[in-house]
Amino acid sequence: MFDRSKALFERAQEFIPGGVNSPVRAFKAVGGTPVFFKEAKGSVLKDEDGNEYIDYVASWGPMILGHAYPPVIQAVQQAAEKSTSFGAPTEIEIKLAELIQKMVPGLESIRMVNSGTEACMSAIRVARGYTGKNKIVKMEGCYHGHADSFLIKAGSGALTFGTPNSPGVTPGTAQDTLTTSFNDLEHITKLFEENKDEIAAVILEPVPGNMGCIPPNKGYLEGLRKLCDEHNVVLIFDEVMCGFRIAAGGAQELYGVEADLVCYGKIIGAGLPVGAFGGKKEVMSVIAPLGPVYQAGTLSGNPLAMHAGYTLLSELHRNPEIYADLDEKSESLEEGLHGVFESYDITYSMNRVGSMLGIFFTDTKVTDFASATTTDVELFKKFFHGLLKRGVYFPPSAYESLFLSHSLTEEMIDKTIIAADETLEEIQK
Ligand code: HOZ
Repeated sequence: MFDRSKALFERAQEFIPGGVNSPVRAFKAVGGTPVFFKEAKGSVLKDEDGNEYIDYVASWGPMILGHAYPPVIQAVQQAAEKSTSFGAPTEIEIKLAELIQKMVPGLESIRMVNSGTEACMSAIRVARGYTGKNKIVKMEGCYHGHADSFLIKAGSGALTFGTPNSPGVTPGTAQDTLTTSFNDLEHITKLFEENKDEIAAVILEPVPGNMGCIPPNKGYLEGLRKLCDEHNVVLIFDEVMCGFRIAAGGAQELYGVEADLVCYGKIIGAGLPVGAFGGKKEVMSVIAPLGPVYQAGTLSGNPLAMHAGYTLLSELHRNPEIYADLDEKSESLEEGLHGVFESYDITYSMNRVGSMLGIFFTDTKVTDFASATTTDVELFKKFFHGLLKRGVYFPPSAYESLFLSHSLTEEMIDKTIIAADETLEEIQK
C-alpha cells in the first residue's frame, strides 16, 4: 500500500535530516513510514502510491477552503507571469493589509513576513523595543515556531519528540523566557509580581492547537488583557493556527478580547510561505524604517503569496456563512466520534473550537499542558494507523489539532466516522 512512500523515505534520508523538512511529518510520533503526497483537490489527498485520503490536517490550517482552490490557483498563476519576486513594494501588499484590517478587530498596522516563526520572533522583538524590558512569558505546550526564545516548554514537534527545551538555546536566552500554565490566571499573576518591571510581553495561542486543541476558560483572555494593561506588558496573540479559522477575525473576534500584537502564518498566503504580525499603531511604529527595531526580508510581501492570500481572505470576508457551515460540519464529526468512542467504551476527552478539534484518550478534562499529556499515546498511534489505512488522514501526532475544511462533504464525514468505528473494533479484538 505504501511501497513508493517507503522508497522515497529511504531516499530522502540520504540527503535530508530524518528524511523530512519538518519533524512532525516524519511519523516518529505514530511510527511507520511517512506518506509522501503527490496532489490534492478539495479535501482529498492523493499519495505517491495512488492511495486517497480524506484530509483533516489541511496543511495545518490554511486549506480552509480545500486544496487547489481554483480562484487561488488562478491568482498565483497570473501573479507568477508578472514576476515571482521584486524585493520592492507592490500594490497588492496594501490591498491585503487593508482587507486584514477590515477583518481583524483592533488591527491598525501590519508587517508581512515569511512564516509564523518569523512573525512571532519579530513580535517579541517589537514588544521588547517598545517596552524597554527583556523577559517574555509563554504558556507550557504552546508553540510559536522554532526561534530560540520559544523552545522552552514548547508544544508541537518539540513536545512530541521529548525536546520541549531544545539544546542549542543558550542559558542567556532561556532565562528571559518565563513559563506558566495555559488557563491559569493565578500563577501568571504571581509571575508578574515576582518579575515586576521586567516583563515585555505575554505570548500565547489564544486557542492552543499545538498540544491538541484547547479552548480558553471563560474570563481567561480577559484576565490576561487586564493584567497586561496594569503592568504595561504587550499582549501577543499567536493566531497562526486559529486566525481567520475559528472566525473571520480569529480569537479576538470570537472572544471579544483585543491583543496588542497578533501573529499570523500560512493562512495569510493561502498555504504559501507567509507570516505576518500586526496590531496597535503605537506599538508597530517602533519598527524600521519608522523606528529603531530592525526587521526585514527580501521575500516579505512576495507577490505570489500576497495574491494567493488576498484571494482566499476576500472569499472568507465576502462569505461569512462559510464559518457557520464549517461549524456545522465540525459538529457533525464531533458528534459522530462521540458516538463511536462511547459505543466502544473508550476513555477520552474531546475539545472543539469551530473547525479545530482535539481528541485525547484520557479520563481528564484537557485544559492545559499537564492534562493534555495524560493522553494515551499508544492508543492514538493505533487509532491513527487504523484511520490511515481506511483512507482518513489525521495529524500524525497525539499533540496536534485536527483542521476541518469547507470542502469536506457530509459523505466524507460519514466515511470518517465509519472508519473510526472499524478501527476501534479492530483495536479491541
Ligand atoms: N508545527 C506544525 C504543526 N503544529 C507542523 C509543521 C510540519 O511538520 O509541516
